[in-house]
Amino acid sequence: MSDYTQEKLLERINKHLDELEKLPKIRENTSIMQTLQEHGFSRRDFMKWAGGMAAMLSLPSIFIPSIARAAEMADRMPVIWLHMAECTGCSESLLRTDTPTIDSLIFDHINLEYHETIMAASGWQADENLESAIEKHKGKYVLLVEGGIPDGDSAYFLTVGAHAKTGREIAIHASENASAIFAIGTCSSFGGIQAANPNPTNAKPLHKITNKPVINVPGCPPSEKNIVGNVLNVLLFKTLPKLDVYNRPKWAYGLRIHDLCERRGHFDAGEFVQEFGDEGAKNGYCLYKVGCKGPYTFNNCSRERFNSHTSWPIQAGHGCIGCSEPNFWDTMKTFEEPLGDRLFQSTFGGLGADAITDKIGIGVLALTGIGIAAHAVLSSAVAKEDTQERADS
Ligand code: FSX
Ligand code: SF4
Ligand code: F3S
Repeated sequence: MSDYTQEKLLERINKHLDELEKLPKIRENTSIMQTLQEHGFSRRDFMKWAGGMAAMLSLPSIFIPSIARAAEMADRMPVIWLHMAECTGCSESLLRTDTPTIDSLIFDHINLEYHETIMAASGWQADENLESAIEKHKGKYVLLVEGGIPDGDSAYFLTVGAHAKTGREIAIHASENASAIFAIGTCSSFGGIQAANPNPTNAKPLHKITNKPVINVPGCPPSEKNIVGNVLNVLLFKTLPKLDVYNRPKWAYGLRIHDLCERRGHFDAGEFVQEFGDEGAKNGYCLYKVGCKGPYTFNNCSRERFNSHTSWPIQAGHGCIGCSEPNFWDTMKTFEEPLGDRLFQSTFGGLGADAITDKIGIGVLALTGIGIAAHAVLSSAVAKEDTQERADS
């Protein structure tokens, strides 16, 4: 980014934040800094967090003060969060932490007008709250939707609230006047487990239900970083981020899990876990042969991890199951076996190939898949020979 572009961008962000500052705060007597301090975080921790966010959003460090300012003003941005057919894991990913993280506290700080898991209202009152939030913040609220949405004759498999409206009706209605729409989680982005074969409820992703633009934030569940990062992105830029072919923000889903995996050195050296619990597993070897789908999965888990950077699936000892890819329940199975040459048979839709923006053709990625499988076989053979030679000498 040239200095000129940086300055122009900063100017635009600050102008937008100045406008936001004029809007009323939802809670007069508190601030994000106060909340953070009550939970033991210092200003320094907060600025460190803002620095991490800048790096995650690929912004240079001069943007850090604006990121902190945007987070401080998150309580001016109305947010409506809807639940469709799902397990609530996406919300839990953000909210269910033993010790609140800065991300979860910032999420608490936003002007969350409606969220079925954490709001006090129920029944008629809840329906009314949703309606009045949509009406009051027309054109200004950010809509986050979690879950797949039963469609057509099956729409009645999901009804919500005292008026028993279908999830489909509610999602369409709430999308009409939203300023930005995010599909949170793989279910809302691509259909997820509900839409897995044979999809008995005819569940669809949000973008097939509404005709408004939808930004997909997949993962089953997505990390708290990717959820908060997207909210922050709207606060900062007020425009859509750069997206890949599946409408996923490129700052989060631009690289494969395999590209930055901590076990990658073992993959390249042909050192594989052959079965769970073996010596290779104890040594932290690559999990490809026990089914890791990291080479076919676009997400930032290997860089950002979960729970304030504590851990992530591969660090915990299980391969990636490809949970942020379309149709992964069908295309990435069997989870504990490598895909190998099955890539050529029926899984093109599930590869997550960013054919246009990354200039990688799906065919090339499929070949990469074969290359990966072949590498796993050949490099282990070489590693075995090496070991044999060492043993013989
Ligand atoms: Fe669950 Fe969200 Fe998976 Fe789906 O997550 S964690 S089934 S993506 O919609 O609640
Ligand atoms: Fe990591 Fe999986 Fe790639 Fe192995 S195959 S290096 S465990 S992402
Ligand atoms: Fe999902 Fe793989 Fe990350 S399973 S959580 S995309 S490591």
